Amino acid sequence: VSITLKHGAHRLGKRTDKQMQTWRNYGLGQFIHWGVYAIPGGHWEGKYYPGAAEWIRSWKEMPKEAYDNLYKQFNPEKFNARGWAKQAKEMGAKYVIITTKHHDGFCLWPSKYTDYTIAKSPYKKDIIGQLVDAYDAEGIDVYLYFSIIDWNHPGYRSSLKTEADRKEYEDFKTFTRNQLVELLERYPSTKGLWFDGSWDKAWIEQAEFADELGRELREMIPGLIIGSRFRADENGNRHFDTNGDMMGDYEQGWERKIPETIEDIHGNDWDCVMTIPENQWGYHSDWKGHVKTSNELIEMLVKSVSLDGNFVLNFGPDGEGNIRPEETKLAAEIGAWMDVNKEVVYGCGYLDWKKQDWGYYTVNRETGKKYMVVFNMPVSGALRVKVPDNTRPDKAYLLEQPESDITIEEIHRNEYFVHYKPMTPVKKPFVIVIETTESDADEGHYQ
Ligand code: H79
Repeated sequence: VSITLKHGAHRLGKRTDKQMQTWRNYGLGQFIHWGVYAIPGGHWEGKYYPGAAEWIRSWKEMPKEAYDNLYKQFNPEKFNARGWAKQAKEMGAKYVIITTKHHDGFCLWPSKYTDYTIAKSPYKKDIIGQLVDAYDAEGIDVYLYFSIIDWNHPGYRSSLKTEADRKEYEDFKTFTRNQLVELLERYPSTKGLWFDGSWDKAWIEQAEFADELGRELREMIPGLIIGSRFRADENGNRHFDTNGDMMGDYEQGWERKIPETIEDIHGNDWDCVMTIPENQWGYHSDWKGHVKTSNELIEMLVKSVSLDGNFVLNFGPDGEGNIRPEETKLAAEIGAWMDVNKEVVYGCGYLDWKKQDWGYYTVNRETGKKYMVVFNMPVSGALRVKVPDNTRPDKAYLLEQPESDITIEEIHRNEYFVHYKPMTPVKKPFVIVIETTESDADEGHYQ
């Protein structure tokens, strides 16, 4: 039974329009976290900050005043928007999400509603504008990240405890609305907004305001895409409303984690945003702990696509505007893999065949072409495939080598071995294309 909500989900099921189909078919995206936090890079006065670099202002070891004056030093002379966009293109990214303003409130565009912007830094020039132009020129769709948390605005509160708080927060709401309208007016090629920080108690209470604001923004750019991390319903439920229906165009709850099974995604569109180290978004000069390899990242990408999602890999450039060498190397390795295998990612999604231990299936949504992306090669050389009723796999070949002959052996009803013995040790995930014949008649030769 559903209850009537004024500010719950405004649509059940997936969006079917062209813009959303484009979003769904991206497969791979790039996230960019850049701001004045890139200057300290996770250190203050020689001390190492163990948290996420973009959070250093909240660290007791760093005076707020010191942080709030960093912008006076922000002069990233190495910044080359076209170089970043070219690298993203070579990696295979189809969209980019850029931090216009993180929780610290520093704006990478010259906002007319605050002085805490790039215009007041020694660098002066509009960074968002340069990035939008550069990525647009590479044919990579631009999405703007915007934090609802703003530690710099005098009216900002994380929760509203007094009447005075409420009054101040009204100013902050107006400011937030003005900045968002300003961004869409300045950068009309924007395809969507990626909101963050909307878990604040103060924001959760603004269901009506946020709903209205979302409507206004969507009117400015028809087809604008906004995920589920923007607004709460009137009962304070986030992502999913009181009836359990998702609010927004895709589920935005997969931060540094990936769903395990198709049941986890409840039939919704979704994206996974992922860091290269365990938890660093902005530039941290000293990555500690495990740093993901390109093989791990490619597996996350393929797993996301196999479960009908997009995978968005984060980059945190340094205070001078350089993309760090570790990120450049990973981007190149992912790009080299994508060069050969991109057709298993773009335009692909979930195939309703039982998941097997060797890797992931993906299927092209338009052509129905089916792929086995192999990450764990069985020592037997026999890759198990279980198919639905009335589906017979009758041909398999390597994507890289279409003339390769891979035999298929029927072992049970609806169950086959795809026999493949690689001649050289497998060092990269590889792809087998599998062709099937569907028939209505149940052949029934197994009792
Ligand atoms: O922008 C990235 C993160 O900075 C942001 N979302 C991604 C995309 C984010 N903000 N908050 N969180 C993620 C989760 C909150 C983590 C916290 Fe903490 C735990 C805040 C305080 C305790 C991490 C650890 C930051 C400070 C200590």
